[in-house]
Amino acid sequence: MSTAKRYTITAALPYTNGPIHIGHLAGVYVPADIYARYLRLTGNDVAYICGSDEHGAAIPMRAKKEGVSPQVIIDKYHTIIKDSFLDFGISFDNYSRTSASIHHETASEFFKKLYDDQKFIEETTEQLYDPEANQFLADRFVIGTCPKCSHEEAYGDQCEKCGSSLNATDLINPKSTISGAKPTLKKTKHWFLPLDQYEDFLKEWVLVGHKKDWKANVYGQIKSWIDDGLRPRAVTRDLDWGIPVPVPDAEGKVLYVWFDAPIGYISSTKEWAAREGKDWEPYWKDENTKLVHFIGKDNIVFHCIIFPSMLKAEGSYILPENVPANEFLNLEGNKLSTSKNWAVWLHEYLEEFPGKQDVLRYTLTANAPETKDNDFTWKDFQARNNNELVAIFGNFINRVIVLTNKYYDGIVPEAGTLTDTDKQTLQELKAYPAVIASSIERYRFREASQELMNVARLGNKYLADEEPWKLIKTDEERTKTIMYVALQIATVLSTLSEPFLPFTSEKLKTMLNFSSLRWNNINQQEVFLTTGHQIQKGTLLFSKIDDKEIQQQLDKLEATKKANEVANKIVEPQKDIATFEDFTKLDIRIGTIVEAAKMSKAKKLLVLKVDTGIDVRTIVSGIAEHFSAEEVVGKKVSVLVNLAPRKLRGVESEGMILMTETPEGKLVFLNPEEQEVTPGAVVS
Ligand code: B3M
Ligand code: ZN
Repeated sequence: MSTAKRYTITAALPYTNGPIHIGHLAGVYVPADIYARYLRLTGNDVAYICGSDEHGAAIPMRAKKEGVSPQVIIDKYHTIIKDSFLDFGISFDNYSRTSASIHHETASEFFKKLYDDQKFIEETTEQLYDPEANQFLADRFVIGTCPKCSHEEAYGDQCEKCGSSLNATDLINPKSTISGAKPTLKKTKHWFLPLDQYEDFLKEWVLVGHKKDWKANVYGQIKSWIDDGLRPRAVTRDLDWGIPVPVPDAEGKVLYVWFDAPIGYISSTKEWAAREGKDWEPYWKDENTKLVHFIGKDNIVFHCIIFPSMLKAEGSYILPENVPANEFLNLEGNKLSTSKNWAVWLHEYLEEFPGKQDVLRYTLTANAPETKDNDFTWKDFQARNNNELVAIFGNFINRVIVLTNKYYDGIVPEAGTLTDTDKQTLQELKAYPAVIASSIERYRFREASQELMNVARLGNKYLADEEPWKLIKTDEERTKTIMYVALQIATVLSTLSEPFLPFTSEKLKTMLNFSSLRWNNINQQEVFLTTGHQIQKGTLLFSKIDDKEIQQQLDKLEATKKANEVANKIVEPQKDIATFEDFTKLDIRIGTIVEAAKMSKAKKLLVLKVDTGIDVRTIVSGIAEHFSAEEVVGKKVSVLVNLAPRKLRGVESEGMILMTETPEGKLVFLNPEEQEVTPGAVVS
């Protein structure tokens, strides 16, 4: 376990263009909160810092959509976000916002310092310009094809598919997201941070220095960017929403949102320190401070390449000790999406499941997307609650509290001679603080949460094996010892659960009428709750969640799906006219898939044998990511049979299976519902 240290823990500043959902929570705020709470409990000096990210293109775009000013948007979402974090028990030491004057000052000074020290390249280049909206296009204002992975909806700053960081002019076939217009090029002056000059520093610092201790997903991404070669990156924008560029000849220009946002961590720390009467500087400038950034995987480049280069250029700041970025959480099999309303919104959850903050905290931790993307399902949420929190944790505590009150009027009984089982149980118990600490310190919060549940399991098993409720009739003295041991487990659990289940921990401490256990001392202490101590009456820590409540949530998602389908009826534009002759050239038949196999070394391709009625032929189809070979055999499908044969990976394909797509992007066959239709039937 660590000795006392100073920690600056940051959690990504949420954009105020929408509320917080479970993806944000699982990826960033819950793990960061566990970490911060644990460090405070173990006696460290912690500043857990966050705030709203209120600049950038997302805000004015949302404002436009809702027909209000950007200020209305940021005020609305800043309030919703801040309040919901508070209700959810996220224990920020400070939650600021980047529209605050302290932030404008801090970010401007930072820019000014780099400018004065000649750390920027000032350059006039041709940038994308929307001739209809009379506006330069960068970042979210422009989409196009990613030059790296060919994803067709990459943004001007980043491709969300492959994670590459981009410049708007890198996009192939760019399109304005404001007007849909094809951008022209127009000259404009900007300031660039020459990232290429920081390559050696970054290599030394991350690739050599943190090879062992950073998560593989984070390290891998950084390495691939550096291997690709870094280029100068513009840190200013032609926009009217943001922090004005604080140097001469910069009319109409603001700081790039990703330049100002991470400085928001610093301004939020300053705001906190001023309020608390502390000095902010050691939290950012003392080499002994451990700076840790909690973020989602789409923010890695900004926190591991750009911001560290900015800090390095400034010269007086420390660098992050670790950036434990998480992967993404999906919801019921589909990607979370603010714009598609595909989410479990925190403020709605808090209303719909009052008093159940810890259930969501626990579910998101136990199933956190730490090393790969994960799926949140309401069924899993229910199971975690009913089978773990209620049946294990809650059950154990309930038995201890109820029996102690029933047998001893709530007074901790005296222990007789401890049996080997008692001793062993207490020994095991005392090992847990170090086990859980080690998982947390290695950012393995899932593992840590399971170890916590194991403490409750230990207690449950002990009671189930010893059966004090039976023994009370025959051996009162032994029963006292058993209850004494069980009370020790409950007491330790009240402290160890605090980082994960803060509301539960609080309730448990109230029931035990005791709160002064120190995490670090547990393994050295013999007794936690002493004989004669009076505990309180119990209340249930958790209650079952029934199928009806889960069904309501599933129905809500179903309704969202339906609404999206309607909204997405804006379909692709009609193609050029086909003459009747053109049409009759196409020979579309009903076929049956009679065999299917995966094409080796091709992720997307299935090799099908299709009975077209005319013959049984080979068709190679790009559906392998949507269907397994087994499930398509026997399916009736529509086939374009006279498409000129072509070779795919060396296999000749003689036709095409007709498909369509659901709004969620799932492929479906165009298949005749009429079961009497036989292969060879003509579609006309
Ligand atoms: N506002 C959050 C996001 O990408 C972004 C983080 C800023 S952290 C300095 O969703
Ligand atoms: Zn890409």
